[in-house]
Amino acid sequence: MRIRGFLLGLLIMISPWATAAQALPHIVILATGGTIAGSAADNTQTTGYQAGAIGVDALVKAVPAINQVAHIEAEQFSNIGSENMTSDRILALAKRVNELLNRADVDGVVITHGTDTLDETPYFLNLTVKSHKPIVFTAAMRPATAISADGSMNLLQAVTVAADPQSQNRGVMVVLNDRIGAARFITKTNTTTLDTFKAPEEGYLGSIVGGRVYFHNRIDKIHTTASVFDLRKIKALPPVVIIYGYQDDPEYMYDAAIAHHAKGIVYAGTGAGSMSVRSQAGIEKAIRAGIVVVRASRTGSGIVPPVANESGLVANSLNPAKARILLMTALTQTHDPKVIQEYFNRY
Ligand code: DAS
Repeated sequence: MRIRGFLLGLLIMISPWATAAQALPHIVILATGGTIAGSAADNTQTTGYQAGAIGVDALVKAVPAINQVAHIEAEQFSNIGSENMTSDRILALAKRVNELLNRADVDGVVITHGTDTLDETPYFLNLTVKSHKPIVFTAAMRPATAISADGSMNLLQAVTVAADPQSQNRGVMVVLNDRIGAARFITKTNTTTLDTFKAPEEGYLGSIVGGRVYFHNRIDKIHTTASVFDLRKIKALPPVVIIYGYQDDPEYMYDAAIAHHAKGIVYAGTGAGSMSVRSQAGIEKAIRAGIVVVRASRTGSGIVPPVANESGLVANSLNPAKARILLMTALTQTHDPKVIQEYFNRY
């Protein structure tokens, strides 16, 4: 009996499949919820479904081809709509990803997530995860139960990117709809369409065609192993709020931020971060109260340039939601406006 077991083991070891299986990268899929795990009663429903209804094992089981691309280890981190992601949760997620990537047997991580705040969580990990290994987020615009659901192909493509040696040291990436976006630039540009994730000014890092990964870009921003931010020192992210600029915008929004002990304010300004007289007064009051204020733009793309004697720091090309992620992270490191401005220019 033992001889037979030994011979069988030997056969498996030398068979081409075993060699292939051993050669496959080991990718951990962390599921957090979202529409990719969504479920609806009717397969024609693409709105009004339950997000975060399906577990990670079912998501992986629905894509058998994934096992030709990588050896998969699956973990359910959470199962929520990403509108309910919080700074505590993204901090815990980043710490878990760091732990996983510190394992010698793990070659990369894929994270499934909701699309609604998919321009926030990936950017936080881009700032804080200390690894050259690929970290790839993916999501879906249609629930798993829908006709032509996009989640399974997005998951297969995300694992394909994470398993590809070209993906090393490119910063955190976001893969949907055949495209590879950079966490620093990608954002949701449409409420419902499959091609909603874009970086209007900077474009994509690459694409996946016929199961192959094609890169054509690298980002010129500091990320992952080159970042100064160290999660081991971060227990919680300081409260930072976003205040939107518009006609008649009231100064009392800043009073509320001060009264609720915000440590930072991101101003989602009109145009290139322009302030009304009311917002200017509110921002100056907040700065006097010790709050760090960063002016971003509500336009969706472009750079907010520094202008002499205009109040507050400037967000470079970060949209308000990403600017908030960077300001929260920066405030765990320093309150020095000059240093924080450098972070906005380079991360
Ligand atoms: N359910 C929303 C979310 O979790 C939308 C989605 O995932 O597409 O972000």
